[in-house]
Order: sequence, then C-alpha cells, then structure tokens
Amino acid sequence: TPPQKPSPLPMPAKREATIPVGKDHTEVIKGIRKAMVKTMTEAAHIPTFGYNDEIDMTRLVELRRDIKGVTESAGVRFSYMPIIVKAVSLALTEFPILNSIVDANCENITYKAAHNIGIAMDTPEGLVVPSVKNVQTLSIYDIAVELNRMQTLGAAGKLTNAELTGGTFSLSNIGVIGGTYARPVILPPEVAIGALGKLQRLPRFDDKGNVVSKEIMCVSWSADHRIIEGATMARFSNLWKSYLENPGLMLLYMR
Ligand code: CAO
Repeated sequence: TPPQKPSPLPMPAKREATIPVGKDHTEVIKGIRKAMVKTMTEAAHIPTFGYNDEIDMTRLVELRRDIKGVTESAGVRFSYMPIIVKAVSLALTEFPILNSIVDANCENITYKAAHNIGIAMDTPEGLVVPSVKNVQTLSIYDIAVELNRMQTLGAAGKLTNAELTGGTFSLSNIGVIGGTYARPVILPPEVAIGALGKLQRLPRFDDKGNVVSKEIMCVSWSADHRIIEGATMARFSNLWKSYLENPGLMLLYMR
C-alpha cells in the first residue's frame, strides 16, 4: 500500500475575513436556510435511535482505484458514493421498512417502491439533499453520472424541485470534510439517514492476530424509533457493511 498523504492543516477559506468591529448584524433567515429551519424543527419531534459501526473499506478503496481511471476517461468523476449508494439500495431490498415514509402524526406508513437515495450536499447556498431516483434500477456507473450532474447543478445553485423532492432514504458524507462520527438528523417524512465519517488508514488485527493496515470508515445511522426497531437498523447496517467490505458480493444481487 502506498504511504498515506498527510492531510493539509485546515486554513481559513477567506484570508481577509471581516474583523469584528463591535457592530452586530441581523438578517432575515431565507431561502435554503429557511427550509432547513422548517424540516429540522419537524425532525426534532422524532424519537431517534442512533447506531454506529466501522467499515473496513480496504477492498473498496482498491476497487475504486481500478475503476476511477475508466470512468474519468469518459469524463465522469468516480468517488466512493456510487458504490455506497448502490449497496444501500441492495440492502433496502431486504429491509423495505427503511425505505418508507410516514405521515405527520405517524399514523400511516407508505413503503416506497422506488429507492430515491438523498445525498446531503454542502453547496454555496447551504445544505441541500437532492436524491438519485430509482437507484434499484441503476448501474453503479449510472449513479456516478447522476451524482456528477447533481454536484454540478448544486455548485451552481441550479438544483430544481425535481432533484430536491421525493427522497426516500438519505446519506450524508460528512467525512469529505472530516470527523469520525456524526449524529445525522432524519429528513421527515423519511425514516432513516446515515452519516459517513472520514476514511482513515488505521491498524487492525487480521484473523491470525497480526496487526495490518486497513482503510476504515465509520457510519452513524439515525432511525425513527416510532416505527424502526434498533435490531432492524443493525441488521440492515450489517448487510450494507458486508457489501462494502466484500464488493464482489454485490455482483450476486445486481440487476
Ligand atoms: N473520507 C475521506 N475522503 C473522502 C470521503 C470520506 N468519507 N469521501 C470522499 N472522499 C474523497 C474522495 O475520494 C475524493 O478524493 P480523491 O478523488 O482525491 O480520492 C474527494 O474526497 C472528493 O470527493 P467528492 O466531493 O467529489 O465526492 P463524494 O461523492 O464523496 O461527495 C458530496 C460528494 C456532495 C457528498 C460532498 O461533496 C459533500 O458535499 N459532503 C458534505 C455533506 C454534508 O455537508 N453533510 C452534512 C449534512 S448535515 O448538515
């Protein structure tokens, strides 16, 4: 394995940031941030179950290294997300309750047929969660193309209602920025969300007791405990984890 690049020390984005001069500033909360006030206030009423685990991404890192060059020659950036998103969809097939939505008073549950996987995006205008629609019908390459499209639109502030509505399950890759664990907040009416931590090379024991170098990423799930049992979340996470740790297994169930 090649040596790990040292991560650069964090630097302030704006070198000439405004120096406080003793004058407060108040502004109306509007746009995407106003939408966040509404959704997150609704989410605060949901009794949430949290579940964390670590994933050995060593095989996936190698696989992505092989694939990346191929898609990039076709102009498509390829991160870990397309594989992670497909693995979520394969696992949701076994646990359809995690791909459901509930109404405001949690009286009715709708099992959604489409796996519309929302991806939290940090854009210049704030947090948005566009979703990749019908992931159950898409190849990993299709997902990469769609993520590239949404990232370009997001960066330009051009995501529309078509992308920003209809999600059925969400992921937040906060690890791109940093951190190991998070406590993601469910996006109602969805019932579960996962946050991915930073991928890190760490020592672990192999099955012979030797210390080996592994690529480790933590996941933090939050689920609506009114309708999702902790055991369901844990079983789903185990299955998803097995796909990421043994990406070849996904081939068995891919359509
Ligand atoms: N840990 C370490 N590195 C990671 C990583 C992780 N978890 N995930 C991706 N990376 C690396 C990629 O490998 C890529 O590097 P190289 O190409 O050099 O290997 C680099 O980070 C950039 O990845 P990316 O941003 O192009 O791709 P992505 O598909 O992984 O992520 C997106 C896309 C939109 C999820 C991400 O840009 C983003 O906005 N994340 C923040 C989400 C957020 O704010 N969540 C909080 C929501 S609650 O407030």
